[in-house]
Amino acid sequence: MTFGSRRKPDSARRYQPRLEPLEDRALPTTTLFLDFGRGLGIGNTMSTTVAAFRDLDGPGLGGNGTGTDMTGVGMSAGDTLEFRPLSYDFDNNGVVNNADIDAFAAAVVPIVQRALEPFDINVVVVTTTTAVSDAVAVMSANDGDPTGQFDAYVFIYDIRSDAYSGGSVGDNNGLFGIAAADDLFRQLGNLQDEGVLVFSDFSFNLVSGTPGSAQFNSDFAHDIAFTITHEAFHTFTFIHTNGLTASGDVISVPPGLMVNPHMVTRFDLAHVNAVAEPNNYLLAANDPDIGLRDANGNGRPDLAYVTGTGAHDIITLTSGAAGVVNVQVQAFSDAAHTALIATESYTINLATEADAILIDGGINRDDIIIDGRINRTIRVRGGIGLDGVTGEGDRLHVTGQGLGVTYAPAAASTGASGPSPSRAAPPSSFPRSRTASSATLPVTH
Ligand SMILES: [Ca+2]
Ligand SMILES: [Ca+2]
Ligand SMILES: [Ca+2]
Ligand SMILES: [Ca+2]
Repeated sequence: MTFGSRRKPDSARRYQPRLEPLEDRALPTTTLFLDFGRGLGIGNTMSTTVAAFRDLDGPGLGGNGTGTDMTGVGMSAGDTLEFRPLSYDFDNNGVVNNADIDAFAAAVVPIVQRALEPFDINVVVVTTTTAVSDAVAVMSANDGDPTGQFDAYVFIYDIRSDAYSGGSVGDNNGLFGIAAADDLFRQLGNLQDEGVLVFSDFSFNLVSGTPGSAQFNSDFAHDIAFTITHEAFHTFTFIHTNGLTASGDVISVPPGLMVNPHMVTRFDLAHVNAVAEPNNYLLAANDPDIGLRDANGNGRPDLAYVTGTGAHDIITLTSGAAGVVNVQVQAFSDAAHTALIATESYTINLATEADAILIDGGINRDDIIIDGRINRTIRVRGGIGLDGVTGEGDRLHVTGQGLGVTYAPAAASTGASGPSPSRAAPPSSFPRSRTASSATLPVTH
């Protein structure tokens, strides 16, 4: 570790009111601000220190900092953090420029939005930031809004430090990303704006294949999208989940790159630390600052959300009395659906809870059985396994009113195997970082 040129914490600038274009816009909800470095531009750098970033928007309600505390992974308060947009020819045209930042963002954003679709969380790409402290004004623009005001500002950068002689912070710590932890540690709800670091160079270096190819960019974008949502959800208080049923869950820790879509699981999951609400969907839906999206303002959520788990599920929707849908989710450890792990049931009142219904089967082999008498538009997504198998054998069955239709969207297979139920605990006593240390996770290169 070297201790060369240091920059003083920019505390003097931190609390200055700034006039940003975003302040003129209504942002009537909890927002994920995604900063890929477009305001800064390719080839440029913005700097802060570990101490200054920890208190990005002040020390936090619990004093744990409103930005990531990198001293928690062994850095020193005075170490520099040098942010630069990832220098990668994402659009593969032979030139690395700002269009590559835009192409990178355009690939990542839909994956994040897909996972957050049921929730009242906006995803906004920030293109104005030229200093780390600019994030404060961006996050403050919606302060006081009763429909959601506490945001996550995600820095997606190649971050270097004098602590590593100018080397990569992500690579030197084996980190995909790491979140501010004040709301996480307090476990009282999403009560303040917080900052997040996503180390784009670390994920980039793990992706195999040909840079610029569609597969490479897909794998890279999916891992970055997962890390963004994962770390942001830590700032919304979410604690790591584990076990087979948590495979593909937003707050689980995959064994390496996450190259497939993820979801906010509506099923009680095992958590690394004790939690009051083990159902991640309900935790987000019931948080007063987050809640469910009602874009058309008709007083009921746009989507009633049903998910399977990361295991092999049978998801059954039947039409009950008075417009109530009965949902049963059975999670099995095997693709043949013989070894039951757990069952959950709930109802959806169509009159008050659903403009439409969205079903995510999630990872592994799912049978989704829908009663054709349910009078709502229903969208079904089977899900893709962690190992990249696209045809994992999901099947859709439509029943009722004489119907008996089964739809298999891909060739039958035994389904992808999820991670083993027992997974190594994260290195810190209370999880907030997505790590890939050689001791716990297979880092191939
Ligand atoms: Ca390019
Ligand atoms: Ca805010
Ligand atoms: Ca928060
Ligand atoms: Ca599936």
